[in-house]
Amino acid sequence: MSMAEFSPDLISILRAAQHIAVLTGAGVSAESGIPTFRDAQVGLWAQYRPEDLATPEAFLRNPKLVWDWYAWRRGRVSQVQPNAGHYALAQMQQRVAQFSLLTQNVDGLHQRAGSVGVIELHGNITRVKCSREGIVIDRWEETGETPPRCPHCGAGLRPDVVWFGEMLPREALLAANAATNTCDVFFSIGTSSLVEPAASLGRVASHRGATVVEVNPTVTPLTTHATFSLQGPAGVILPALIKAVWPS
Ligand code: BJW
Repeated sequence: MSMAEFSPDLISILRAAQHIAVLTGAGVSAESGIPTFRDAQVGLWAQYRPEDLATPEAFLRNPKLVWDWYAWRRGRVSQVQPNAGHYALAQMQQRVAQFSLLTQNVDGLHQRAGSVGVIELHGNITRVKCSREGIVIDRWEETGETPPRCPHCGAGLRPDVVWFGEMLPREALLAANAATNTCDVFFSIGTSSLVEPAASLGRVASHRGATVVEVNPTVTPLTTHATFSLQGPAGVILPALIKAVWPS
């Protein structure tokens, strides 16, 4: 992708931007080898839909199954590296006065690429919390039970992520709303824009007159609200865009 393929209007808007807010989804990690949420699962997990495992009901019904799925995914995350899209966003942060990175991803790859102050809307797969008290647990005794037990109250441990039907972390949601309501440019990158409340952020930014830029190989419900739709993989588009906007 070359500079000539980006609209000159987009380039000048980004050069003048004072506050850029970016929302990312699973697509930004796809080129690192992490399947997106709505990709078909493979191997042991091929018979399950992620939507049926990422729920409090699934954990109540079969805590071992859900724990094992997250343990398997945690293993994958530890084996992959951030890609060119993650690094481009870390670079973008260096170029603008104010930058807010809101992610629905639980894989920590933005932080590993050097992004700071990342707002995690759906938690982080590397952390574990008590399923009863909700407190983050760093150490527990391995007794052979799956899931392991909370050292304080004996309830089962679970990943510190946000499942369907659960509230997003209050501070993260407040920060995401504040960024959406004050940015002059809003990027929506690698998300299907289907899961609320994150899906609404791009529309809110658009209604208040921010420039909305979507980066995704396919169309989504946000595409018609976007000022610029850049269709392609984030790991290709974002580095090229950074080079076009801030060449030195
Ligand atoms: C590329 C690419 C490349 C591929 N480059 N792009 C209002 C109306 C209706 C329902 C609701 C509503 N408000 C709330 C709800 C209920 C529910 C919801 O939204 N349901 C919808 C499905 C309808 N929301 C909730 O329950 C939320 N809680 C909440 O709102 O509490 C209050 C409340 C509850 C109930 C009712 C009302 C209010 C919580 C949502 C939690 C989501 N959790 C998960 C799991 C996290 C842990 C885990 O990872 O296991 O988060 S679900 C899953 O979806 C995960 C993701 O973060 C999230 C978003 O998915 P994402 O990132 O968009 O991934 P994909 O796979 O969908 O899309 C990938 C995209 O990448 C595609 O577009 C590709 O084209 C693209 N792509 N390669 C760029 N190289």
